[in-house]
Amino acid sequence: MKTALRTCPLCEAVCGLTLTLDDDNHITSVKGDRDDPFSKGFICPKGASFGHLDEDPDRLSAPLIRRGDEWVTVSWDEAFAAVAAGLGKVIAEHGRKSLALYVGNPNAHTVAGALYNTPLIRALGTRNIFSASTADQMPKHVSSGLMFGDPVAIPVPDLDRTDYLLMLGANPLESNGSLCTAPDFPGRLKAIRKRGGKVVVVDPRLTRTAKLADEHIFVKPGTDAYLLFAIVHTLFTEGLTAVDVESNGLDEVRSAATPFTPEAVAARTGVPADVIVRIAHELAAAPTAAVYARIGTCTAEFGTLAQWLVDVINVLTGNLDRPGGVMFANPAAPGPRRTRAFTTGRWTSRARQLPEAFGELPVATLADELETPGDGQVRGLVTVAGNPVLSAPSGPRIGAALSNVEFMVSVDRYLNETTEHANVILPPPPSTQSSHYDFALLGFAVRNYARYSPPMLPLGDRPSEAEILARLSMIAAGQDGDPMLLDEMIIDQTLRAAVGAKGSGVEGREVGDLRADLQGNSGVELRLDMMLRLGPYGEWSGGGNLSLQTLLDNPHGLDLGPLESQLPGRLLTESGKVELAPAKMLDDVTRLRESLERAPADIVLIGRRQLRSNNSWMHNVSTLVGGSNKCTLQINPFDMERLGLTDSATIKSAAGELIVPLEPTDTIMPGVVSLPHGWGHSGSTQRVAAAHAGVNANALTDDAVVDVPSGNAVFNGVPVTVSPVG
Ligand SMILES: Nc1nc2c(c(=O)[nH]1)N[C@H]1C(S)=C(S)[C@@H](COP(=O)(O)OP(=O)(O)OC[C@H]3O[C@@H](n4cnc5c(=O)[nH]c(N)nc54)[C@H](O)[C@@H]3O)O[C@H]1N2
Ligand SMILES: Nc1nc2c(c(=O)[nH]1)N[C@H]1C(S)=C(S)[C@@H](COP(=O)(O)OP(=O)(O)OC[C@H]3O[C@@H](n4cnc5c(=O)[nH]c(N)nc54)[C@H](O)[C@@H]3O)O[C@H]1N2
Ligand code: SF4
Ligand SMILES: [Mo]
Repeated sequence: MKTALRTCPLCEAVCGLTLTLDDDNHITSVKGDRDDPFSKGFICPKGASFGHLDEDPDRLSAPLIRRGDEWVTVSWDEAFAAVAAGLGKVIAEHGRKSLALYVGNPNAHTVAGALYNTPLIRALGTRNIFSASTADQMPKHVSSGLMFGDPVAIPVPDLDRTDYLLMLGANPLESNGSLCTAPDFPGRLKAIRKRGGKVVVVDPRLTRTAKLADEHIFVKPGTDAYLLFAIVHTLFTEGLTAVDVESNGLDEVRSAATPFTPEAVAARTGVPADVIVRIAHELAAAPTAAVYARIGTCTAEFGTLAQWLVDVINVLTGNLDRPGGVMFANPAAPGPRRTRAFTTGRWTSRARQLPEAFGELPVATLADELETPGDGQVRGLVTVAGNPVLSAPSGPRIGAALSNVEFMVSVDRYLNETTEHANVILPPPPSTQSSHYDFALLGFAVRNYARYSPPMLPLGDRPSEAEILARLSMIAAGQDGDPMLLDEMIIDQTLRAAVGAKGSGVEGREVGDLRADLQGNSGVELRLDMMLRLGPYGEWSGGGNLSLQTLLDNPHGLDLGPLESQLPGRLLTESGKVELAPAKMLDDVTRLRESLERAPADIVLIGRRQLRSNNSWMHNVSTLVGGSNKCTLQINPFDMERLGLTDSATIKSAAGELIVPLEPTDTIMPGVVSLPHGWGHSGSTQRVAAAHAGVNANALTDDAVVDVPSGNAVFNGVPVTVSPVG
């Protein structure tokens, strides 16, 4: 028996885990790590299944090549040779603009995704870059980019010190939090109430989070931007503003808010005008307050406007960048600082001319790019940790269109609804054999914190996921070779930039000397060591003594203290001030105003998350499926009755039609139905998942509809009809 410590890679809460292994290296128990200063022993059912996920017998352990209808297991050399030949042929015949990349959600949870996707994108040399971000948080990147100049400058609610939390479209009791890294989110919410604070939840469903809150407000799906604008309106008209950051655009925001009186939006949002006015007063009166909005408000028709208005309110109430309000984390290993001012639309997609945002095209136009013939049609596709057939809007259309692709390679743990279309599948090793550091998520943490997990078990003769992606990059660049060459090149470039930067802490030093100081057993460790040393607590920046060795010496993780004010230094706007009224936001207000006149649909569809689920890929572990974790359509009994429904129903949208089992519950508003995404595993070779198949919610979501400024997919507020089967 031995124990090992690891960060859980299964959601954004980054909990510390303590694993026990037997003599054959099987995981025999998983517990929360009580000595982790951030998660303090918290664990959820998914974390507890870490061992089952790693040891799932249906998980791929060797590369696969498709020959006709058959999958053949091959050596790593054969697999990489097939990729070189396949991509090479597409590039030779159709050019690099016919290549595309899709990177999925787990890239936010792997060191490989954090460190090697950028080189892969460069090496592919195409603008067809798609990711789960445009089915998720792209509206927040765009609003932060426009307001703060930096798309990753996303302020998080200071959960541990706030007196008042207004939370919209988030259900952290199931999701464990998102764009707000906070292990034991439930405990932190309870603590707000215990210290006399107030928690208000805005959601079309009475969720577990709403039940824990002081107040729950039902809101009609897709209408958060109206509600938030009416709060802004009230703050101005009742003299409740208290801006204390340097900003531009206050008058423009005031006049943009004019039409959105509480009375004008009450019917549309379903929130009475007096409630809106009261919430505005409470936000202004609270000693500190934070407005936090997540996926329910992002994947909506006015997703970016809603994200913008959230931070407008945080500024208007004096809560941006102050303890107890919303604050910016100061991560220990930040990425390179951006130098150019943020903008969107630097290029557009080929078929629908949708604007680029944050270097990506909307996944809502992936099917178009696969289907539409002509110069630049996607002929070669790389997917890394993604399952767009289940997760992207109009997913089944993507599945069908993948047959047009001449060569597809997928880096994935499983043969699934997307990777079954690949020519080659390259499986990463289990988490126990991988390094872990949360490069992305620690930038959104509610305390500054760092923890590194080295591989617990040796890799054997398979490559790490980092090496797989590095090798893919080199193949795409036409320079297949030792992946370490790529790391050395990146280290060299980074150190050169650092010694050349004025006041960098290593200004004028020799690159060779710095390189010689770096420690690590892999390219990942060397790069982590470099980033930590150059980072704000690092021994090279003069901010502290942090390095890889410090983290190895502190395997339970290091608390780096509560969040601290970061303005104006964190801003990358040209003015050096917070831009309260970016032109792209004011332009989109017209669309919002026009929509207020439109008659809403009788029934609209929204999604939901389930505690023991994770998007499309955790349905193959028997302890996680079944019970409450089922693919059902939640519907209010009032609607069941009115529509003459019994056990199941036909649900129809502009994009498709499904037959779904019904789950009557008065926790959902009348006129709203909810179907979780990520299901639809009928016929899967993942045996447990196939037995709990469910249906693909994204057969109903429509990729023709996007949030205009960000191109983000719209999953919430989808007009549908629900009728008896047959
Ligand atoms: N209708 C509807 N659709 C939605 C949403 C919604 O709310 N409603 N939510 C959206 C959101 S927020 C997101 S993030 C997307 C997610 O969309 P995707 O990222 O496309 O989907 P996932 O289901 O997360 O797929 C993850 C894939 O990665 C593989 N995988 C897991 N771990 C690893 C690993 O360590 N390495 C590698 N290489 N592969 C791994 C899994 O086998 C799986 O194939 O879905 C979106 N889709
Ligand atoms: N257990 C589990 N955890 C997860 C995931 C998972 O699949 N399962 N997925 C992970 C991922 S990829 C992400 S992005 C995060 C997301 O984390 P969260 O944002 O917390 O996601 P949800 O739990 O889906 O909560 C969204 C809530 O929005 C509500 N909602 C729907 N439409 C609207 C609307 O128009 N307005 C408002 N105000 N509310 C609305 C829904 O009813 C739901 O309760 O969770 C992550 N964690
Ligand atoms: S809350 Fe998230 S990070 Fe924590 S144990 Fe559960 S899945 Fe893992
Ligand atoms: Mo997500």
